[in-house]
Formats: sequence, structure tokens, C-alpha cells
Amino acid sequence: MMSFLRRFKPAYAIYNFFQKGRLGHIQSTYRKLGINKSYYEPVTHRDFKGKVGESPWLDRLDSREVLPDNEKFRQLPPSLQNQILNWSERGYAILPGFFDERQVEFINAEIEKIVANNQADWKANHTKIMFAVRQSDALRQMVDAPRVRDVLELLLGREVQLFQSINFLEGSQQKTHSDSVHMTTFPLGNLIAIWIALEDIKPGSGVLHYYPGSHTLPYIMTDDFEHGGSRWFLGKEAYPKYEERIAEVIRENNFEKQNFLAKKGDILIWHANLLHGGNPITDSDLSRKSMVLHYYAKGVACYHEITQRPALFE
Ligand SMILES: O=C(O)CCC(=O)C(=O)O
Repeated sequence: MMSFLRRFKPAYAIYNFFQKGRLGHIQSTYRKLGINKSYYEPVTHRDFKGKVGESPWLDRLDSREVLPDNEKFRQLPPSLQNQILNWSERGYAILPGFFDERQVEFINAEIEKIVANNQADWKANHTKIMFAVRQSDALRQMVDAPRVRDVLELLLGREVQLFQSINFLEGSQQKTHSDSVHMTTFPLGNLIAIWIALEDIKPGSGVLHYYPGSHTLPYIMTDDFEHGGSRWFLGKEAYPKYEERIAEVIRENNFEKQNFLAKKGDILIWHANLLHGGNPITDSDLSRKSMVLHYYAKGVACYHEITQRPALFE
């Protein structure tokens, strides 16, 4: 549940007022779209109602039809081509062994260094580290590499920029959600994420799960559940209400749940609206070392639908 101050919208507006350099992106998007709004104000999907924006190309066209004729696609190794060919239908792609043993050990060693130097931005009871890429350029170069971006940019059809990294030492146990409620875009769909297994993932460790095809469902926004907010306050139970709505959506639709029992170095790429989360941990002795990178397409509006905050870039 959110504390009083975190729910009081003007508190964030004041904070954001002093973050102009990090929020220039949203001001220029408002200007481009003819939206009369300042960079520091709360923002939701309602602000973009009636505005025209183009969704990513593989949401409009079928990847199986258009990718084989695409020059960048043709340059990829055939094994990788096979994995992304069904992107439009599945909303995810698994690239086995994308990072090799040496690369994964390098990533793990960088994380250990950040922890040992007391630089880690810990969250969730010391189980996850935010923005480790800001503490280590070498880590950033390894994970946010051109060969990663090439695939993401091909799938989104736009240039991407890294927004955040999260390193998990244990399973997140995060309930099923779409990233589009945390990292919302206008036009919708302009976010993409990769999840890297930093060890062999074992059952019971809080395995990552996902629902193939669920990215084609309507995006769930704050008008689609009882968020309980008002002009001045965010609703106390907005996020649990969102999670309940998602659980209903899963019950109403027959998507099959998949668990990602990844091997060290495997990656999973997911679509902005793919439903996914972390299973409950049933064996607390198990670690689940993994890293997530969330990328936004450049030049789109980026914000958090529930907290109504524009995305703060570095
Ligand atoms: O790694 C997990 O368990 C879930 C991560 C996730 O849902 C996310 O980063 O969006």
C-alpha cells in the first residue's frame, strides 16, 4: 500500500518541477502532439485520448510475413531468426545461450563488485538491485550491447534507449502484470524488455512465467479497474486492484501459462503488453540470479500509468 506522501500528487509535481533536464522528453512529446501540459504534471492515458500515434510495425503487420524480406533480419544468424519469426503471434522470443559462460560470469562479478562497494540501490528487502548499469560502465557495455539493441530495434521498428536495469538475486514473486502499466507509452507498445538468466534456473526458485499471445489483449489502464484515485491523490489500493483485474483477464481468456526454466545465459525478450510475473518461491534456499533491462522506443511519451509520473531518465 502506498504511503500518504507517495499518494499525494502535488508532492511529485513539486519534485518533478526540479527535474526539468530529465523530463524534457515528455515536454517535447506534448508539444508535438498539441497537448497543453507541463513536464512536471501528473499524466495518464487520458491525456492522449484522441491523439493519433503509430503502434510498432510488428503489431500492425505479421512478423512471419514481413521479417523474411527485411535486410536486418536476413543478417541475423538463422537460429536467432527462427526464434523471433513468430513475434507478432507470441509476443516473446527466447534466445538460448545469447550470453556465454564468460559473459555471464563477468556480469555476476560486476554485480558482486557493486554490492561489495556499497553502491547497490537495493529494493525489496535486499533481493533486487535497481540501475546497476549506472554504477558500472563495463556492465552496461556488456548487457546494453549493439547486438542486443539490433534485435530490439528490429522488433520495435524504432531506435531504443535503455530506461532501467533490475538485478534479482531471488525470485521477484511479482504477480502477473503487463509492463505497460509501469512503463506506459504513447503510442502504446513502444517498450520492450529482455530478461537474462545469470544462473541455471531451478524449479521452486520463483521462476519467471509468461502467457504467450497475451500481448494482443487490450492494454489495461486505470479506467479498466477501480483505482480509487482522485484529483489530488492516487488510490491506496490501485496496484492490488490492477493485479486483481489482470487475474480476471487471465481467467476470462484461455492463455496458457509458461514457465521459463532458463539455462545460464539464455534470454527472453517480451513485448510491452505480454503478461508475465514471478512464481511464488517454494524453496527459500534457492537463488534466482537474473537481470531485466527495460527499453523505451525513442521519441514516444513514457510514463507510469498508476503513479501518473513521467519517466525520469538519467
Ligand atoms: O523476474 C521476475 O520475476 C519478474 C520481472 C518483471 O516482471 C519485470 O521486470 O517486469
